[in-house]
Amino acid sequence: MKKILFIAIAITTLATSCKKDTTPQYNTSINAPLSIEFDNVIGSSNLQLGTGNYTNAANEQFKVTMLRYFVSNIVLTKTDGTKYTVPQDSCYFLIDESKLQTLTPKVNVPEGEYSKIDFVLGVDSLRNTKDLSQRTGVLDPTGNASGMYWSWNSGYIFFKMEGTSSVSTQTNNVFQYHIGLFGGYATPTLNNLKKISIDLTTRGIVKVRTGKTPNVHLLVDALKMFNGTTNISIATNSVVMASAFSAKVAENYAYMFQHDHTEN
Ligand SMILES: [Cu+2]
Repeated sequence: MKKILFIAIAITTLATSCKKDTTPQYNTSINAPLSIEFDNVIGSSNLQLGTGNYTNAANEQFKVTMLRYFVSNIVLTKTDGTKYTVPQDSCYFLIDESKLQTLTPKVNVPEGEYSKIDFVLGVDSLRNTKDLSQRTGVLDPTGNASGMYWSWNSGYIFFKMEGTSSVSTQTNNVFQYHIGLFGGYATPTLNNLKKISIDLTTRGIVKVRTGKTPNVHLLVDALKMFNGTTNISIATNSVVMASAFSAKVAENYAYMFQHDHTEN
């Protein structure tokens, strides 16, 4: 009897000491950093500016020399359903494949577990029409945003992809997709702003707590700009800017973003 009791105690002690406490403690009144990685790819290949050779659904071969897009207005949803909106003033990012430091923007959010990230691909209409003093940093049209801004009525270029293809109708075989338009101010325009929603439940929720910088790793497949509801042909549309057709390009690229994994 004594032996059995001893074994029972031993097993209980063992079971208790093996139970690891993996649930972090969160202090929701403290903000901690979180990064979102925009890992730009072309289909299953890494995007290599200037050198990689790729093929679109129209069976056209091409190279990419530039890929830039604005990400803004990030909203995170906790596993309990509550939402946190990142303060708008600090929530404009210009992702530029040629600048490594722009590919993993950081935001500060209350500690906790988040299962969804929403953001705007582009620059919202309100900010587009704000005074220049409120469009600084990556939004400065004569600074960081140079080449990413048209005019007061047409606003920011949300997405810019350029490259070369032998089927292009342009000088030096270039193609240019400069997509923007927020709806217009003085004169109405198209609205190509896209709301992107990323569900993290399948591939890993993000656990934000002080002392760590968890990273949400997204794969951004720029090939989706060509291949989608409308297959974009470089031969037919070597240059797309502020035309009606830009809506087709924007409809396609809204599907670029996919959650791959989270590093907690
Ligand atoms: Cu990763």
